[in-house]
Amino acid sequence: MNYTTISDKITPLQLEFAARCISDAQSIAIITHQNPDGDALGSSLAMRHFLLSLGKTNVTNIVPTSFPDFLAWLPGVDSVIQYEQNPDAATSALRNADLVICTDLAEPTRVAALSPILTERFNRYAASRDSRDSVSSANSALLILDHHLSKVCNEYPEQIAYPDSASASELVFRLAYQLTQTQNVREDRGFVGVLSEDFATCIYTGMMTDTGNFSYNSCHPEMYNIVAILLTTGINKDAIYDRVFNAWSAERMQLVGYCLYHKMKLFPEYHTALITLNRREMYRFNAKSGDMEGIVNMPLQIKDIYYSIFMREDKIPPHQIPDANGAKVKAKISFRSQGDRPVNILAREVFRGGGHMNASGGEFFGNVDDAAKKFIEVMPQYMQKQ
Ligand SMILES: [Mn+2]
Repeated sequence: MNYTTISDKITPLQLEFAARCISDAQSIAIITHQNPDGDALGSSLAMRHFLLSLGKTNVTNIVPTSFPDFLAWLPGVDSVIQYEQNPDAATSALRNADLVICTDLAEPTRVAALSPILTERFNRYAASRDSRDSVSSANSALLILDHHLSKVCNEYPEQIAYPDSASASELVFRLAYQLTQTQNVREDRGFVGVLSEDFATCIYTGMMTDTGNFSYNSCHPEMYNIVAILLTTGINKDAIYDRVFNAWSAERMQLVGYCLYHKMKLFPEYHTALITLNRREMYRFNAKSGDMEGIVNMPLQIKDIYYSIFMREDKIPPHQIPDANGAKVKAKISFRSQGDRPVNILAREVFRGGGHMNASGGEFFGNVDDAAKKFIEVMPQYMQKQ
């Protein structure tokens, strides 16, 4: 069987740039966004496996903050340096690597306490790019693979940024695949790298988690060609599903039950559901940040509910204290909608956030009850009655 019909999404310019960066680099640091999810960790570890298969030996994976337990089995995960546990090693790897690769990440400010160092790295790279001589000179090369909506979007060859891709893992796959399949790149660079089972496991995990097990953002036929190629490496996709999705703690299950039974308010006229969770409630269920993941999507399973809003209380991080007008806590807010009903406008105009039409985020300085009041006040302006 031949499944290898994959279009050349990564442009020749991007491909040549990536090939050159990787060839030239002795040491490579791979970093992904804070609170890494399946795609963040999957894409960055897949990149690791690919680079190792090319014969690169000095490859460091860095995460700014901890990742959820249900990802702790991913191949290569033991090599990951978490900044909070090992700030010196993370900082020095990021500072000193010849090449920094950002996966599922294009904004240098989305890496928590590492933001100043990554920002400096981005600036140093931009300066070397503008001076136009050696882009891949030591300690300044940069490569970005991301699919978030951001200012970064293929303007420069180091930016492999495609918001129409369902996952960063898909982009890492495409890069690895094109690098190893494109005749002249293979010959010029000797990129015979292997798409190993470990690589495929990480890619599949990222593709699966960022599409809710292929239930949204998942209508592109080529996605399934990629899955088919991954399966030929011997991965067991059903086992991956089981490890990622059937791994809840009892407390998490009870927290979800509590949210749906006690905390969900429905506004049928506006086809809207709202769930709030305060600090006391999160403490009661020993809730970790990953435990709240996905709760916002659940009310959309109710017939005739098209909008869902989930608010949870959080501390105000030090850098936001000047903006917070004396508030002690903030509400972190997720917005979801279905069909032609934007939530990003509401997120942007009222809740200091933004995002995609059907999936956005925002925040409110104050407790969740006040955030909910604010939302209910503006609901008639932003939610459609049909
Ligand atoms: Mn992602």
